[in-house]
Amino acid sequence: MIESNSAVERIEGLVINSTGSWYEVATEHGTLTCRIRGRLRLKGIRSTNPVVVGDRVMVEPDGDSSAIVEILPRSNYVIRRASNLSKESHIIAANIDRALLIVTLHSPTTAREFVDRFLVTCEAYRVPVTIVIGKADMLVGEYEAEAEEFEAIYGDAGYDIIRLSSTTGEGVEEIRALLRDKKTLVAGNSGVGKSTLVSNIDPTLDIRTGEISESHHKGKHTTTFSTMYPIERGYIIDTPGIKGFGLIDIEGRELCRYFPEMMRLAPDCRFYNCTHTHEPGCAVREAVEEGIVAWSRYESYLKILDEDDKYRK
Ligand SMILES: Nc1nc2c(ncn2[C@@H]2O[C@H](COP(=O)(O)OP(=O)(O)O)[C@@H](O)[C@H]2O)c(=O)[nH]1
Ligand SMILES: [Mg+2]
Ligand SMILES: [Zn+2]
Repeated sequence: MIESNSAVERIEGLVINSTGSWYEVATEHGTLTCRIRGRLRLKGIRSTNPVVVGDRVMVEPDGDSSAIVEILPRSNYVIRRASNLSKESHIIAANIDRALLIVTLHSPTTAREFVDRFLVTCEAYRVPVTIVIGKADMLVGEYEAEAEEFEAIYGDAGYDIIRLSSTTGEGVEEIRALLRDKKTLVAGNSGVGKSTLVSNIDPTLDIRTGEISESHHKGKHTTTFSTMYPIERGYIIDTPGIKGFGLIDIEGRELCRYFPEMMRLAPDCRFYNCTHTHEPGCAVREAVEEGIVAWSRYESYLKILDEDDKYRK
C-alpha cells in the first residue's frame, strides 16, 4: 500500500515567542514558525491568547504551514486582566519554575500595590517568586532607608529578596545561580532593567533595551507578548513592561491566603470566616495596628478586595 495518506508527523515543542497570530516553537527539528490550527482552548481558562510562551505544544511540521494542533497541560501560569475594564485575561507565560519580580524605588518608582498584586498572583498559581530590588547602585540616602524598609516588609512576609545592579554587577551572580536549569519569568514595570539583566546574563542575546514606546498599543489588550530566551543552562522569559496588574479568578474570601503574613494570623481571628475588614477580634487588623503587618500590605489587600467586588458577578 502506498503511504501517501499516512498520519502526519507530530512532534512536541516549546513556545518561545508569539505575536498573537504566529508562534515560534522550539523543536528537535529546530525552531518552527507556526500558526494555530483549530480552536485551541484549555478548559476553564478564558484569555485573549490561547497559546502562550512557555507552553508545551504538539506541532505538525510542514515548512511555512507548520501548525500547533494541541496544547499540553500547564503546570502553572501567570495571568492578569487584559485591561482595566475587561473581563478577559491575558496569560503572560506558562510552565515557569520561578518569577523574578524586579522593583525599583525610583526611576521609575514601582507602586507597592503593583508588587502586592503580582505576588498574590504568584501565590495563587503556585509560582515561586524572588523579589529583586533593581538599580541598587542608585540606592543612596533616603532610598537606602527605603530599601531596608522594603526588605523588612517583604522578608517578614517570607519572600527572598536580592539587590541587583546591572551597572556594578551586584547580585548578578546570585541571580545567575537561581536561573540555572530553570525557566524563569522576569517581570516588572517598564524601565526597571529587565532587558538589561537578561543581556547581562547572556551578552550574546539580541535583546532590546531602553525605552520602547508602547503608546501605540494603548486601548488594545492583546499586543504585549513575552519572549523566551535560551541561556547557557535554562531559559529566561523577558516580558514587556507591565503597568497594572488586574487580578482575576481570585475570590474575596480566599484573598488573604495569598498574603502569607496575614494567612499565618487568620486562625487567631475570632470568626473563622473573618474578612479582616470590620470584624471584632480580628488578629490581622490587630497586627496591622501594632505594626507587625505592614500597613501598605494591608492597604493593598483592601484595595484588591474592593476591586474584586466590582468585578465579581
Ligand atoms: N543605574 C542603573 N541603570 C540601569 C540598571 N539596569 C538598567 N538600567 C537602565 O534603565 C533603563 C531601562 O532598562 P531596560 O533594561 O530597558 O528596562 P526594561 O524596560 O525593564 O526592560 C536603561 O536606560 C538602562 O540602561 C541598573 O542596574 N542601574
Ligand atoms: Mg525591556
Ligand atoms: Zn481577621
